[in-house]
Amino acid sequence: LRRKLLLPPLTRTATSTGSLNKSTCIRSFSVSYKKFVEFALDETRSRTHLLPSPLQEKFSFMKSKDGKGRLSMLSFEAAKIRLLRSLIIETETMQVLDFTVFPAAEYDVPIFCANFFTSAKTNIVVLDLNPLHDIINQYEYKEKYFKSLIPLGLKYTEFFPWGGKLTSESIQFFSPIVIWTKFTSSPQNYDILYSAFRDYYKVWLELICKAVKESDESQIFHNLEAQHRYLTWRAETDPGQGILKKLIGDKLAKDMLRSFLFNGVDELGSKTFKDYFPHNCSEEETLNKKGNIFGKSFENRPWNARGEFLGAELAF
Ligand code: BLA
Repeated sequence: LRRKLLLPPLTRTATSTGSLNKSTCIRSFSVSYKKFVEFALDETRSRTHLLPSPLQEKFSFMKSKDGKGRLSMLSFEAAKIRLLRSLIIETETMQVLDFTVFPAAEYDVPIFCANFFTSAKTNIVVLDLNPLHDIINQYEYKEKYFKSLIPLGLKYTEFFPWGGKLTSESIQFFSPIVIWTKFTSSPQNYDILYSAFRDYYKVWLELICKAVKESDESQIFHNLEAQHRYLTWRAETDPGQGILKKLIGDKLAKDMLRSFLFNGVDELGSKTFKDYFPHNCSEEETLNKKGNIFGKSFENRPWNARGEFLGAELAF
């Protein structure tokens, strides 16, 4: 397995999941997502000039209400990048990485998305180049960005089986190479995840570096609206919001979601969640506790090895 992924042999000793680090009182897991973010920042800096985002001043570090958890935030922008931001949460019982990079509106490049939730026993992982435009019904957009990436997706789907049912609308925001998986905690699994993260980030950087600036105003508006729709989806349905509220309280959690994680949701457009996602909205006005109103579907990976969508037609 390691040879197939061209990973170096395991040399370091895995830290045990149960030990407590005295100085911080944070349980040491066999994974820390800091190196993932460091890799992405180094790699980005090797290709472009990163500027600190104005958000950095307000969002940098927070302790959880009980004083035992830490939330670390970073944010940058660059010529072709509207916002690159990361949130790492470390508590006694979990490690979370929420790392997303939003291209500037002049580019229709996918949104880089890494969402990893780790507890002692399990990991919930989404790693993807989230398509900005509909790839299920729009053949051209899919060809433009994903045709050449299908082999990369296949390389990892072998190791990371489909994570099971998800909020059915989420599938529109995922690409044919999405890694949506759940796995038990082990140093080997984290090594493969790190390898996948590096591969996916490198190909995303390649896409953004090669992307040509759009000058057509209507196309730029189309990109902007697609990004606003994406932000609206994520700010409203983020499965992490319950945890965030518990850690830092309702008010700060909402601010974190709308001003930091999904920055732009209140500025880039004026359409509401209901405008973008009218289906099934009639019965229930608000999201239920589990954060999904549309029910769950897609028990199995809905793309075949050629990257063709296998589900029923979706209205985008
Ligand atoms: C679960 N996170 C999930 C699930 C998905 C995602 C698909 C499965 C359950 C579901 O579909 O509701 C992630 N969904 C995404 C992403 C997109 C999407 C990335 O539509 C992009 C378009 N997750 C976080 C943070 C935390 C977190 C910050 O981003 C914690 C602070 C936790 N995610 C988390 C937890 C679950 C989860 C605890 C399981 C909870 C559940 O199934 O309801």
